[in-house]
Formats: sequence, C-alpha cells, structure tokens
Amino acid sequence: MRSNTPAPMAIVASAARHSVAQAAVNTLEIQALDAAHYLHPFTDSKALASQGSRVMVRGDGIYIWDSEGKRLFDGMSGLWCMNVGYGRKSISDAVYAQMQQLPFYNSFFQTTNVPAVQLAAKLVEISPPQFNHVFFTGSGSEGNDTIVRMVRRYWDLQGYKDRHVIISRHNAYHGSTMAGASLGGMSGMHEQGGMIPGIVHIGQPYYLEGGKGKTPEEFGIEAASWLEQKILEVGADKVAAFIGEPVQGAGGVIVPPSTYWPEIQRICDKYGILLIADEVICGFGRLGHWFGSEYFGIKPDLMTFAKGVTSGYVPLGGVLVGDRVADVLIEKGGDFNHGFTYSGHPVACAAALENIRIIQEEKLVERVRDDTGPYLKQKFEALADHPLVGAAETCGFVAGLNLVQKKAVNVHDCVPFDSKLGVGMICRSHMFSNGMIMRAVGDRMIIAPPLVMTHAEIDEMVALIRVCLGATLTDITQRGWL
Ligand code: PXG
Repeated sequence: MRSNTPAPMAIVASAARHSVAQAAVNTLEIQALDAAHYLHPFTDSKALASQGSRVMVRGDGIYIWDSEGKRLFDGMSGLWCMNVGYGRKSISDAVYAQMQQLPFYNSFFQTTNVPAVQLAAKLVEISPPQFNHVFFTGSGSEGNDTIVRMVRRYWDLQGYKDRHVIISRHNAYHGSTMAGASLGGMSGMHEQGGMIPGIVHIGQPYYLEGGKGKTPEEFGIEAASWLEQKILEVGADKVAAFIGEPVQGAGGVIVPPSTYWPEIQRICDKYGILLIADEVICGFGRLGHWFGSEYFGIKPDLMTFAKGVTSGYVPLGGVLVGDRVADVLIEKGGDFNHGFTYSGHPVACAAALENIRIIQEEKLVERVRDDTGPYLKQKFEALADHPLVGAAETCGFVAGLNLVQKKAVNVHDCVPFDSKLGVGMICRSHMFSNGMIMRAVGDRMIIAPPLVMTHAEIDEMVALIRVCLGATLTDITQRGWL
C-alpha cells in the first residue's frame, strides 16, 4: 500500500484501479506531489519520498481512513488533540457560521471580537481560581514563546532585571519555535539551530529510568530535589520560572510519581519562582480533569494550552495567566509588545467554544476521571502479562508500555532491547498494518486516544494492541532477537 514515488505512467495506471469510493483521491498522484513539494515536520524528506506518505482522507469518531480505504483506530487522537473525536458537525457548523459572520479581525488596536471574549471568559470559568486572564496564540509553541517573554517582563517590571533563567527538563517537549525548542529538552532539536540564552535543564522524573532501588515516592522527591540543586547552582536571584508538562507527552508518556509535583511546588514557593504548567497535551480532560495540574494538585502561575482546546479542528493556542503575573503586567506594564496576527482569531475561538460545550455536555472530563479512565487502566495495564511487555501504565487517557527483551518481576531488572534494533518502530509498523495507530518513542509504545471512547471501544483497542504485540513477538523471534 505504501509505494515508491511513481512515474507519471504509474499514476495514470493506478487511477483505473481505484474503486468508486476512493475515486476522489489518487494515492500515487498525491504521494508524488507530496514527495516533490511538501516538506513534512520532523521528517527525513528523502526517506519519505522513496517510501511514500500514507494519505489520510477522512475521520469519524475514533477512526480515520486512508486513501486506499483502510480504516485505522486512532490511538493518538490525531496528535494528542482530537479529544471529542472526528466528524463533529456542530463544530464545522460553528466555524462556518463564524466565517460568514466575521472570518477575521485583529485584536491589536483597541478592537476585539465576540468569540474571543466569550472563549476567554469560558477558559477562566473552567480553569483553577487563580486564572482570570487569557492571551491567545495560534499554537502551543507560540504559547510557550509568549510565556518566556511574559515571565521575563514580569521580573523586569519589578526591578529584577537579572531574573531571566527558566529551568526545564531533559526530554521535555515545549514546541518547535526557537523558544519552544530551547525550553524543550530534546538534544536533537538543540543541535539544529541552537538555543536561546537563559534556559537550563534538569533530569526528568522517569521512575523506570532512574528509580532503581527506590520506591516511586522516594524517587519523586529525589527528582524534584534536582530543581533545588539547579536553583542553587544558577543562583536563586537569577531564576525566573520552572516549566514542565504535568505528564510528559512527546517524551514518551512519562508519568511522574505522586510525590514529584507537590515537592516541585514547595521548592518554587520557597524561592518565589514562577511555576509554569505546559498543559498543551494534559489540558481539556486528558487526565480526567480540565487541566493536568489539578490531577497532580499543583497551583501554577501560568498554563500553556493548545490542541484539546479545539480538539484540533482549527489551530489555536494560548496562555492562561494567573493573577500573580497578570496583576503586575496590567498594573505596571503599559504596552506588552507581543502578539500575533491570529491572536484571538474569531473562527478558531468559535470552534473552541463549541468544542468545550461538547466536552461539558457529554461530561467527557468526568467520564475519563470516573469511568473510562479507570476502565482503560484496568484493561491496558493487563497487557503487562504479555511476554514482550516489561511495564504498562496509564494516567487518565494517556498510556505507555515498555517492550523488553527479558521480563523480570522488578521493572528495573527487565533487560531492554539494544536500541539500535528499533523494536519500537517494528512494533509500530505491525500496529499500522493491523489498523491501529500507536506511537513508538524508542521502545516505549504510547497512546492518547480520543476522550469519547466507550468501554466496548477500549476493549476493541486493547485486543488490537494485543494482536499487534503478538505479531511483533513472532517477527522478532524470527529475526533471532529473543
Ligand atoms: N507543548 C507541549 C507539551 C506539546 O506537546 C507543544 C507545546 C507545541 O504545540 P504546537 O501546537 O506548536 O505543536 C506541544 C506539541 C509528538 C509531538 O511527537 C507532540 C507535539 C507536537 C508534535 C509532535 O508527540 N506536541
């Protein structure tokens, strides 16, 4: 099904083979144009051109279809965003109506628009009480860029001109703009284009990686203590803020021990450092609360959001600004010289309003917290009995499992595969072939399914994952890797 970049003759020939239902999309033609002109994000374009992209054409509920008519179970919600599922007509209707009414106007010159105002008020209503203001952007990356400028301005305005350092974590993901990539802890990104000054990193709270010989609770406290060490190393009077994803998403669904975030909060409070929660993935119900910070019981000063705010139907991001920061910016700040053409875009805000209305009406946050989240936990964590699975865990509607060469009772005694073998990617391709989208981060397989899943769909998904794990086991046994 995934073919080499076709010659023009092959394109003509393939058109004849397509069924009526797929006549609108000529896979080989689209693949050829894709290879010729479209540079994809985080992609080796040369390799992709020789392999051919998979062309996605339709979505409905938890499923998507490619141009060859193959149905895939979308275990990744698009890219951590399709919280209410595909095919919501009421969102397209809201977008269409807004486009006809007022497709765009800016928010720069003493002007505003109705959906942006209504959405700001709605976000304040659903977020923790310290949040009363919102700054809109077009994406999560722009949200984090905004935060860097905002927290530095916050300290400047109070006379602390040196207080500019932001502490983040290795293996964090905070976006792809210069500030986003610098805040992130991905060395492969830092190597391409460098970093902005004033950002430093500490270790991640990954129990399987660093917790050998300790309980998760002990390790959580230890991992948080790295923040205090870094503050003392940099100098407390130079540290502006700490940023973290409540659960690291792109890094591989790293769920910190329960002791970690409260201890981080205590340390930030002790040194007066701003706490930033990047809620781009964890927000809008993903962990069974409106925001992941609430799940972990912390009180951030700023929260980045994107993705689930519109369920990805239209791009939108932003920053929820807590009173501590907003009061200073508003009372002392004068002009904040920052903003985007599409800040508060009326169409995006209309999509977000309808998306949030659906989340509320269908009680998706409560369902994940009280019903489907616990059900997913029970079913997904049972995969740990599979011969390839060293550990399996969920947190709300994110989940990860580790593929290992040799299992052990204690997770830290499992023997991993040689990373060069690429077992995770092999498993991922068995998932795709069997109609399941599950990501591989190294040999950790992860999902973040749409929040609308029913018990029956969870059963279907976990059964499918088990089939694919079986196919992976057969494959690597045949390769002689076990
Ligand atoms: N913060 C977090 C926590 C994210 O997950 C961003 C910021 C940036 O958002 P934008 O809208 O600028 O992309 C993200 C985005 C992956 C993957 O491989 C994850 C993201 C983006 C691309 C790939 O899991 N998350």
